[in-house]
Amino acid sequence: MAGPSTLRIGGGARLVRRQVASCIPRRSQQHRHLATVSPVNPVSRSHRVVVVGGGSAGLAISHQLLRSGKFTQNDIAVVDPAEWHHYQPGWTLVGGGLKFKEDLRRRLDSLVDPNIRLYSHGVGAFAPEDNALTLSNGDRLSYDQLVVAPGVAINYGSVKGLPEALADPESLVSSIYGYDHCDKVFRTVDKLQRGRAIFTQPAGVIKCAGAPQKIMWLALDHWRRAGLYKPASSDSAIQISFATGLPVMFGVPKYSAKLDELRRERGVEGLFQHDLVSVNGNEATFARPDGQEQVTKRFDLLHVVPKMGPHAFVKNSALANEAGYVDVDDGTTQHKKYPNVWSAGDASSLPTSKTAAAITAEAPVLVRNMLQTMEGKAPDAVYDGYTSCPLLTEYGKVLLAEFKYGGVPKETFDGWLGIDQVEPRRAFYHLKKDFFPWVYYNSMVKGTWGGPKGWVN
Ligand code: UQ1
Repeated sequence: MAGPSTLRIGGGARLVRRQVASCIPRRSQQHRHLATVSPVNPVSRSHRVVVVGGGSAGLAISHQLLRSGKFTQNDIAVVDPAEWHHYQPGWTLVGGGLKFKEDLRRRLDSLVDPNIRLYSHGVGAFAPEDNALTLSNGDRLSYDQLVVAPGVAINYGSVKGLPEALADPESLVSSIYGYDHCDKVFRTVDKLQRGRAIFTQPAGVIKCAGAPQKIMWLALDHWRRAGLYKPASSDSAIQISFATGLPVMFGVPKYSAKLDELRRERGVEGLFQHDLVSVNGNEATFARPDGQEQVTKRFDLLHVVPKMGPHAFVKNSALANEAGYVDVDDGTTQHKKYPNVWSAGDASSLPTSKTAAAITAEAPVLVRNMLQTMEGKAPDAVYDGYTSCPLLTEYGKVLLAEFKYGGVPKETFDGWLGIDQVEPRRAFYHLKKDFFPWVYYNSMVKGTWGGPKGWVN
């Protein structure tokens, strides 16, 4: 079985690695700023831990590892070709006209501790049997421990005609699921004076499963305040439909019942098991289950959530399960076949809802278990599937859904305030809009935020 021990040739492997690392400081700087410059001869380097992905999971995990005090300079490496790191939970707020997208991003290199080596390249291929991977420029990195956390890919091409419709500044077709278009959302909402608005959610796994309806609730509230939307009234200038590939409003029964109640009260048409497949001018076409015929609807405004899935370099690797996600144990986050490989966040097979909140609970478990393993001990921390969806139901109110594996509620404020979080509240709105973005950049990416547990490390 491949494992850390295969890397260590006596004490020498560490020594060689340190020498290599100390010989190349200038090249490392080049990598940060000239991501497209490829060396002529592939270079091979070694790190104790390689973390693939500088997103929420990758940064939280690499900094929690560093803060354990068990690593020195360049022991840990992060691999990510991105120039920018985005606070993606904020894109719904951009779509609602509450934030500027430029304020939600930071240069990735500014978020990585100088003691961590950043490789600004993509991954070419994993070679877990050799405890190594190749970068997109051909260089090779070997490791004792590997964390795979590159997130998921947004497949805009999954909806025919969508890339063109999104790129057209005149179209009222938009999506909060991307930096490029999230600010178009509010422009389209603000522009619409009458007609039918359709908000879609695909069948299948997406990140932040509540966001497709959060943006609908904000738009509804915007139109209601402008006198353009009157729930279930024939003289409402705007009509609203929620077209979802799923059979319900939300995957957790407790919250789904409440959200369906809101949908009915607010006169929103529910088009369940309607999975958007194409956009053509002002027409949207939906696939139906069980061999039923496709349905085409006219729209005046369309908010689209494309399908999402694992990156090809993960899906096509030995690390993936059948669905293409990194095949880890639900409790320990350790790979089922390669014990020195770990995964958290959206790219992992952890069967929970993909959110930044989930990462606050996954990261400490992964870090504890990796450190145990490195000391030759058994992993003893267990992730219970905790995740959360602060669901904006209008301007000024959030239903703070929190749950664990099996869709079982696990509510933070039930414990110490006796509050039932199924009720949308103003205090949770301020958590979502003001506190979470702040604590994210001030603590979470630095490895000092434990989500419902508060500050850690
Ligand atoms: C959280 O910690 C977090 O990260 C900063 C979020 O951000 C997106 C969240 O949505 C949630 C719910 C948490 C969990 C923290 C508490 C205090 C419930």
